[in-house]
Amino acid sequence: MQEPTNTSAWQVLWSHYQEIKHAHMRDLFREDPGRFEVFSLQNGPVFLDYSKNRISWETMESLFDLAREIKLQDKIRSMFAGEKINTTEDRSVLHIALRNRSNRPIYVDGEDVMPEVNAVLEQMREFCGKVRSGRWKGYTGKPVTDVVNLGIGGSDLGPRMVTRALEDYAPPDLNVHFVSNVDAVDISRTLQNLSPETTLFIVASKSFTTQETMANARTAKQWLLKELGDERAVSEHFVAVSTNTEKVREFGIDPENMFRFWDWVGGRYSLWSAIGLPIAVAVGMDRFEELLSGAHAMDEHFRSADFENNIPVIMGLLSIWYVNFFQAGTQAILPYDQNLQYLPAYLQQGEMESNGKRTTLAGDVVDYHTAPVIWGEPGTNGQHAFFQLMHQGTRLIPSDFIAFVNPLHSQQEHHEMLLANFLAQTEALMLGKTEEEADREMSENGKSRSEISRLLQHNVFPGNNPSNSVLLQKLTPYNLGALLAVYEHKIFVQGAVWNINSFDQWGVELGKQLAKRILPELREKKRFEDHDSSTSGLLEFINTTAKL
Ligand code: G6Q
Repeated sequence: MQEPTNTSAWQVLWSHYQEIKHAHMRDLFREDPGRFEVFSLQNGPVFLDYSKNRISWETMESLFDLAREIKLQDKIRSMFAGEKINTTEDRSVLHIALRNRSNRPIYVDGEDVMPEVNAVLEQMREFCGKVRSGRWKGYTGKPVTDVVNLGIGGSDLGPRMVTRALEDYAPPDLNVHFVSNVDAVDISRTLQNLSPETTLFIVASKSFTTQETMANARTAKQWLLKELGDERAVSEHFVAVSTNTEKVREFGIDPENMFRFWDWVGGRYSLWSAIGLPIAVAVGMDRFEELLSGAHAMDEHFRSADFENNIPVIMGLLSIWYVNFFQAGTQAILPYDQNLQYLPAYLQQGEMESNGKRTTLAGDVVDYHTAPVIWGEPGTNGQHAFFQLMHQGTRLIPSDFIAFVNPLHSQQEHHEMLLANFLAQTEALMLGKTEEEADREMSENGKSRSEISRLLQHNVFPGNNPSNSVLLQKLTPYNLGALLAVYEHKIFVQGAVWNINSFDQWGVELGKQLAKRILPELREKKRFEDHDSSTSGLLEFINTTAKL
């Protein structure tokens, strides 16, 4: 296991970086009219144009050399073969098995996991059929009108994002809601307009011990029982997605209505498992399986294409180029589609929880940067907010622009404006505006010489801001599956280069422990433990002024 900084490709990249760091993409495009053809490719529904990056072919070749030197191909093969690459938890990493539509056997500890995967998909199909057709009846005999997913983190962000993205494929008479926050505002606002008789809860928790989810599940149960008054109602209004049968039973959920998944599915990679149940309820099982098929096709691309023609590999390596050479601290995700509203939040977890690590697989502390801060908003909203900083601020912010050529609606005029903005922004970020151009523009607009000299610098845009453009024809379940798999594998590539474990999350575990320790001090309004003076002071402030 090699640290990237000890490879010869890294040294080559460093000296190459010194040569290319000041090159302007405006000049690179002028010098090479074929740049778009060279730096763009398509696989399945995903078209990637990465020509607006601060690269030459030499850059890419050295990055591919780096991938070869750190043995990326072996690492990919290990994941697909079910090896326990999540070494700190001694687990396989097999979200790819959940969407393995080829059904070829994938083994964990000598056992093929595919029969179990298929059995849960069948169970999901049956359940979704019942709920969507009205055959699933609540305690008073009424069909379900509202499904509420109670989960957090990986048990919320993925299904929430996809359900929202595919809303156009869902029937209008079945509403799917998501409650994640332990702040009671979240569940109260959601439940205030629902009827217990027609509401079905999915308690989605791998561990079934997560504080927030269990608090929301208890509150939901009380709300239900207040109206329906009979414990037996619980089994008709609650189902669970979990790995913990014992806890599910304890809560009062019939294990018949529990959807299993396995410890080799990481929370943030779990939307393809039964954690995707709210998606399947919303859009139907056939479409859920189309989502899986799109992801599976991208898995096949990732594991078999040469690095030079491999979309996730290219995107992962470009991210290394900016994080470790240009020292970019953040990366923006900018979907030009309102349906992808939650994609930035989803990828925030995907990338930052996977690769926000500082310890190598060998247990050493890294001396290079790992995951950047991921952030973003759908276009065009972001343009009226933070794009100012991207155009004229002092930081380098690589960004991914994502759009669909054809909309799901028929408002042509809106879509043309949306795409015009998509194209114009990536062009402007790359080209910028020189002093001469700004000067000419202002004088054409009738500004006096003195005004021009006062305002000139404010109207200059340095440009040279890198972006990827990701285009798909249309937002379909299949295409979305492929797009999400691109990002999952891009994250894999980054983690492989940084030589870290992308599949544990000790930082999340810490948060879970800490809040449990301090809760009794709030409940009983006294201090049981020694804290630093700030924490003690804050605790004291809350305990002496709280009215609840
Ligand atoms: C994801 C993380 C984390 C997890 C949540 C919920 O990779 O592990 O976001 O999904 O903490 O955990 P449970 O599903 O166990 O409730």
